[in-house]
Amino acid sequence: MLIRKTYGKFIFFMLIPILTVAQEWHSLSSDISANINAVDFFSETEGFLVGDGGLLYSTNDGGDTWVQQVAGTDSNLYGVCCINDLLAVAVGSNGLIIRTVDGGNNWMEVTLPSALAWDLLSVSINPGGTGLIGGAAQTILTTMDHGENWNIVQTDMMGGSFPGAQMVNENLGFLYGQNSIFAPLIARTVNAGISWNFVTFYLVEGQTGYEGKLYDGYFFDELTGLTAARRWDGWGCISETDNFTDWTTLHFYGIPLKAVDFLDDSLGYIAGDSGTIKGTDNAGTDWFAEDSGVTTNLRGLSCVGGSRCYAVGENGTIIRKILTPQGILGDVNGDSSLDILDIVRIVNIILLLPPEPSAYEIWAGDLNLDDQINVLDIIALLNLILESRLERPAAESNL
Ligand SMILES: [Ca+2]
Ligand SMILES: [Ca+2]
Repeated sequence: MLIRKTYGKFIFFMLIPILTVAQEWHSLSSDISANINAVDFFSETEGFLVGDGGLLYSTNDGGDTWVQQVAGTDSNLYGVCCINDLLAVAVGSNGLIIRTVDGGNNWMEVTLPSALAWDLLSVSINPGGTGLIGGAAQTILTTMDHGENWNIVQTDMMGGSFPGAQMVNENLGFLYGQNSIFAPLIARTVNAGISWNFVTFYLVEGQTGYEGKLYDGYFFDELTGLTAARRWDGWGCISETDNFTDWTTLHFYGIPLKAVDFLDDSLGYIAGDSGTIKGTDNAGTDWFAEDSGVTTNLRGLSCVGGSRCYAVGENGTIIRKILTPQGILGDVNGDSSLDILDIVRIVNIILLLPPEPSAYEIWAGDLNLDDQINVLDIIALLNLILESRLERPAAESNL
């Protein structure tokens, strides 16, 4: 019995390096050499990125290939938001807003009610059509119609800016930035931009409150969220709140943090300068270092579909992480047991019968880990089912 248990543990540890390797960040190749400022995906495979000099690219294969779009501008683009498979909006220098209604084949400039000279830095639009743009001089724009028309809420403030925007749902939205006296500033709307609450705070470490700028943030609901910042002395930090008003700054790093996104209510990432990526699996309470594989400054991050994150940055940097789904290998239908239903689903996937398999199904169905689903996986699953029927000890049946 002792020998059997030891053997089981040995195999368990053997598997760890394989899973770790599958969860690394990997550089994606493209012909882009300019600085990339933002990225947004609306499905696991389809997304856009924007950057300096009118840089605008799309992908429909999860970032393996990037295709240049005709942005119709040489101005810097700082933010992009994919609303669905047809609609996307990008924002940039001197009040520039461009929009596509055909999945990126054509981009048209959007005319504002009155001309803006300030740079627009961030955009987030809900699938329902409500959205926000944040810009220099604390500019706030809102839309109710998927970005076709924009209302100027405020602009021309003395200094400050909103480099980060987030629509949490159709009504709840946030802008992240800095106020006129160099302190972190957050704007919140709970009614799709009709009215706004503002909160400002200092980045307190020990007895010292530092000025600084929020580059991005992520709220889970009206009250609970966190921000990624650059302190005035160049340090980066993460601040958290559970009531919107009171903020605690707990995590300090030697580099500025520029972008944050979450895959779900617990798993998220923050990207920053010098290729820095931090990850959390408990909604931001603890952060661990990730190996991004790059040293360039990262500026944008997009997590999508529960299993993929993309980060972009200076000099054409694009990196991707594909996470191994949580679950039981072979449990394709996700009901926590291995049986004939899982075999039926694998057969359907092999026969290309609809619906198209999800990322989880593709992971759970590839039992022999060779990146394809075929009859070998059915044999492996049959063996697993037979083994479990023989009531072997748990350590061995997991093999
Ligand atoms: Ca099952
Ligand atoms: Ca396989």
